[in-house]
Amino acid sequence: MLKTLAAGLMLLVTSIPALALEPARGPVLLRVSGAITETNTTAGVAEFDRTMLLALAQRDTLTKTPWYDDASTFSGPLVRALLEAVGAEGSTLRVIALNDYQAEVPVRDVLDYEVILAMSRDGKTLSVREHGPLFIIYPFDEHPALMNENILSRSVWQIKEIVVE
Ligand SMILES: Nc1nc2c(c(=O)[nH]1)N[C@H]1C(S)=C(S)[C@@H](COP(=O)(O)O)O[C@H]1N2
Ligand SMILES: [Mo]
Repeated sequence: MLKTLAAGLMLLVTSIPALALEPARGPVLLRVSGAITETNTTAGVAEFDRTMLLALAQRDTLTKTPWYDDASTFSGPLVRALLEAVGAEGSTLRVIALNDYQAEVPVRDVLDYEVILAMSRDGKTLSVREHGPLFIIYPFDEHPALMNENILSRSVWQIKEIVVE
């Protein structure tokens, strides 16, 4: 029990023994590479299709954002759960968008806050046109101090890849 707790606290300092990752069967929405212990390709990358992303621990976040007029409910996996699934060992996430925009998200952020990789808004799947397929959403309304330029620059939309560094 104590051991489990200690292991939890050591998250990302040492690797978390994650369940083996099955290969993606559907279209790959996200590639995770870099300092990870769990992969499902020969290239040392963890690829995720929609079903695999939905199998991770999910959260809803009701919040206003600079991108939509009204508060919206965003849903998707906790970034924390994704990092556990790949056995992430780094301290920074390089988050890369379809247009190659990149931002560095400190792993600390996703441990401190319930940051999600939003796949839908108000129950509707995010298309690429609507910032999808994956959009980093911080719980702004729960923690108003997060609404600042630093955090906004980490709010990457149209995410295709995360490199753990
Ligand atoms: N994919 C992608 N995500 C991105 C950006 C971008 O250019 N491309 N810009 C970031 C920055 S620097 C900020 S401040 C906010 C800005 O959102 P806005 O351009 O809609 O105001 O989104 C962030 N997410
Ligand atoms: Mo920005």
